[in-house]
Amino acid sequence: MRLADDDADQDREGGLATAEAKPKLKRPQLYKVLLLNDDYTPMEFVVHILEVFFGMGREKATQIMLTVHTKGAAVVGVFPRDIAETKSEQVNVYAQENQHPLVSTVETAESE
Ligand code: TYC
Repeated sequence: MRLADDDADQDREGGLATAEAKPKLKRPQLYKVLLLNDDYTPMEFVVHILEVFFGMGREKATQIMLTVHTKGAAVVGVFPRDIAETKSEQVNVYAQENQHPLVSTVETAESE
């Protein structure tokens, strides 16, 4: 057996061409977590959400909160699906627990 010659496989398998193994690690499809504006949730609460659930510092959290406030929505993070959905749900549950109408949603993001 010619161990060093992979092309010889074809000859020993009755002419059946064996396919190259696909790379095992595919990059996961990414999803955007968005925060939506509303008229009632206190700005300080939104900043707190961005600090706690998205690991932002106070300055970045304040800047993103103001973007949502002025533009209506903003992407606050991009993650694999399970993580994006979990974070969005955590935000919505936490906002409800605190009687604020704040809503977060998930959208697919383009992967490269
Ligand atoms: N618009 C809110 C206010 O004026 C603040 C706010 C910002 C609410 C971002 C939600 O996702 C939000 N108090």
